[in-house]
Amino acid sequence: MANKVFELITEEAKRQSEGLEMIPSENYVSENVLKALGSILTNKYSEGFPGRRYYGGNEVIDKIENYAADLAKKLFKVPVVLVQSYSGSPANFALTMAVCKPGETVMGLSLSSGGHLTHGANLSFSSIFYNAVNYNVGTDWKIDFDELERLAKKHKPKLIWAGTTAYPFKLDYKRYADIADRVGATLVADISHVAGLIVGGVHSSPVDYVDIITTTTHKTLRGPRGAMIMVTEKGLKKDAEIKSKIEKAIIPGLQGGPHNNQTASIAVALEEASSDKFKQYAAQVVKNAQILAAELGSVSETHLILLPLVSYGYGMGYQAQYALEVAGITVNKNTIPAEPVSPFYPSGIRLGTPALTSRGMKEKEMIQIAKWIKQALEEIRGYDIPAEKEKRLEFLKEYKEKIHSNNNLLSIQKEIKEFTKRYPVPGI
Ligand code: DSN
Repeated sequence: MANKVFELITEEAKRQSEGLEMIPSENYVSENVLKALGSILTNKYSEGFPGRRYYGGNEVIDKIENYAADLAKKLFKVPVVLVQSYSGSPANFALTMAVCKPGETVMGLSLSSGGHLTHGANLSFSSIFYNAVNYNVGTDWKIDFDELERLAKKHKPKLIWAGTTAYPFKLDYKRYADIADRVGATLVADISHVAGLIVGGVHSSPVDYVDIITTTTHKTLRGPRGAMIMVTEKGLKKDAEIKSKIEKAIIPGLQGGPHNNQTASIAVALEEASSDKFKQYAAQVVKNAQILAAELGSVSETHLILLPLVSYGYGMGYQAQYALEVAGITVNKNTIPAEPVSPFYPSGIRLGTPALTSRGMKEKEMIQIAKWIKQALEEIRGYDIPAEKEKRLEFLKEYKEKIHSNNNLLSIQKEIKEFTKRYPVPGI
């Protein structure tokens, strides 16, 4: 560990173990997942698919890719799995290319309602190359299926996304299917956030209702960064050619050689997710989120909490994220439904329990963590974001200078450093 990069990795390892990682899309992978990811498999080019590669020397790589896909087929109960997408956004791009021609209509949950960029948000490929229509959550923060149905009937989308990134409730895939089937749309579940909860049996599976499933592998599933695209029996019945359309969209459509080290690492994570121990982990993630949410005066049915901060002031998401970071708690600022300020200075934070649970933390620890969060949030009162946009950058610069040395936050940080010593981080 002599050079600059390894020094920085050591510095980041310290940050990851001395603080509380509460970004709900993050997790800690096992040593074996890390080992496969850092293996010599990165040396090999393998454009194409098992048995159909462009370059020679892929006999072992074929076995690895088939093994990963077979594990996922068994775990998610689907007949087709493709594991080459580099990450979630390229997987969603490839899938959209496979299902839609440019200009056709895609429908997804709006970003401010907790959707994803690739499901039809402004500035994303999904609205640049396709006609994007967004549905929203209602005043109860739950998906407004009446609006979704109305929009689907009006716009006749080719593809409907059922997926979220900042949504604390379980998804009703049957309700989606009823609407998609009625308008003849291909229904795709993006389960990136809840994949681990699905295989752990604490979130319903979309497999009987949707045509296609996409997922990242690094969130609740606890694998390396990567993604998978899966076709269900229903999807195969709808389009027998869908597998080859998706393959063509991945390569030559979008990507070059697959990251074989990543594929092997995904296989290791899928092996781990097949165990009873993983089921216990997934159940604990949800229990932890529910108790944490209750302590913070919120609700969660999954691994994630969306906490509005309007009672603390105007546009407090950034200030909360920074104050919590000083205290040793990593979360992300997030818009809330019907966001009153802006995506850059939003009115909430998003937090979750997958990474804490990977360290062995349970209900008791969540109660303590909720106390620290509430104490830290007291420090942001009075620091409302200026209504005048041009004053915001300067305001935040001054805010950070003050909060950086706030004694109450620094004393929480000290307590958290002591506390986290009892919960080792896998792989560190
Ligand atoms: N960045 C991911 C998340 O945090 O949910 C979505 O792509």
